[in-house]
Amino acid sequence: MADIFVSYTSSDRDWAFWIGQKLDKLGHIPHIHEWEISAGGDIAEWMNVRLQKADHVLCVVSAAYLTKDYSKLELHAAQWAAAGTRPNFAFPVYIDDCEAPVMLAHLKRCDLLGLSEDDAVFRLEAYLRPAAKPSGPVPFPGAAKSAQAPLAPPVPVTFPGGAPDRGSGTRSAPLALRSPGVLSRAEEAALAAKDEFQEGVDFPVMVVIPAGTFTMGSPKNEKGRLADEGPQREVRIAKLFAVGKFPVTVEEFRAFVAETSHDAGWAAFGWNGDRWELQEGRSWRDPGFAQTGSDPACCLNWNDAQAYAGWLSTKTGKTYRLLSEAEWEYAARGQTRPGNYPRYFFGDLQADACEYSNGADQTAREQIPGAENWPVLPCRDKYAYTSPVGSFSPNAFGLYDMAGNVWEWVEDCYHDTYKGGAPADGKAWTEDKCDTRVHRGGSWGDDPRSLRAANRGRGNPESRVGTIGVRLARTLNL
Ligand SMILES: [Ca+2]
Repeated sequence: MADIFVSYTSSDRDWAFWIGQKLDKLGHIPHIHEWEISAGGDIAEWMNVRLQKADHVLCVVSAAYLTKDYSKLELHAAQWAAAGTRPNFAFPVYIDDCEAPVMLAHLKRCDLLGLSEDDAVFRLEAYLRPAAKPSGPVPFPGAAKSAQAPLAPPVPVTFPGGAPDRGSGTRSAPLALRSPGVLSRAEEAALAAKDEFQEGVDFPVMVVIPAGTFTMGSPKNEKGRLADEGPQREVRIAKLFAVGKFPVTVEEFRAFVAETSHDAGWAAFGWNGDRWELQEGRSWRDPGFAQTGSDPACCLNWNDAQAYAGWLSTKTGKTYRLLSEAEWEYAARGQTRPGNYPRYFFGDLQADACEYSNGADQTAREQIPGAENWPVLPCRDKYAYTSPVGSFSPNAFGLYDMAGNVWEWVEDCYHDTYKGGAPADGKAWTEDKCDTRVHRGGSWGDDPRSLRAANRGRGNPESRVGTIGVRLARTLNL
């Protein structure tokens, strides 16, 4: 049983009441403001109290809902209430075919559009099942029950979806995202480029990347180019594979640490207002700036990234791993044919960067102590430090944050040129022993040239830095 705050707009009241009634029948406690406070009551106070106490927020999402300012307020409040402490807090339930808003895009979704009432109940129940499992201590069942039992809805509520159109043969639209669960062999074999899947409630959402051939590295005349970005060569990615839609988030990493007690260290490099220095007490839990649970986990070293991938592989029986450096650049560019590409995945203009990435920008210069002299973008992305994943526009493959936010570790050892052995088939270039590993993509704290798709970062695999995190790949068996 869970306390579930239901967020909705008044024009979707029928849906909210119907969902509330089903939640009640499923043994949950729905909190619907029209059931609990009378006209003229203090809705802000009610919302504040309920959000603080709720186990989950269920958002009844529709095109109308997304136009309401107070919906955004409730979403923000939910996000802050959940920040870092309540994973799997929000459940978006879509009642029309509106696009997922940025704040909900990274969450698994439940679509009720076009379903019969029985199917809608079934889907809602399956979707909420994890919520039925208490995450905290379980109180003694003999304790007196709270007197605040929910009011029943004032009248019997009929299913607002109406009778499904059985004649059309298109009863329900395909889900954009399957319910979390390990893919069966048949489901995996049926995957196509751009499909998304998630193999566990707290696991990363993965996007299927098409096969193709691309030109890796930068041309010698690229503005901002560094010497280690060549020589350019063609790399063939022969098979579909899957890549994290976002970098691994704080919530996702927290689930891993909670289960494994993995030691991700207690010292990391941070900006002290004058220079980057190793700081005691810094880790993914506290990188030295505020983060929500949806921000990318940072201060992870290469070994932490490997441990997390290994854990996901064990949990699912599938192969989760770091991307190779070639796979990373292919995924970032979003190009499937060789050619001359723009320097950023979104084009050549630095001024466009703030629509697609969280880099060192005007916000950073204004808000980060000592950043007045940083080289920054000529635009404002509104984030000084990390941003919740998916806050910016995606690339052509449907991947978010492929430039900026945090650097992402890849598998490869660092070589200062692609001459002399860089694989042309997308495999990682490694040796038995290497002291320096590659990370890609630039970050909130980096020179704008670091956001270029060909740019390469490198570091000691033991180092933890407030600008470095990870994104994973999953090998597909097709
Ligand atoms: Ca920024």
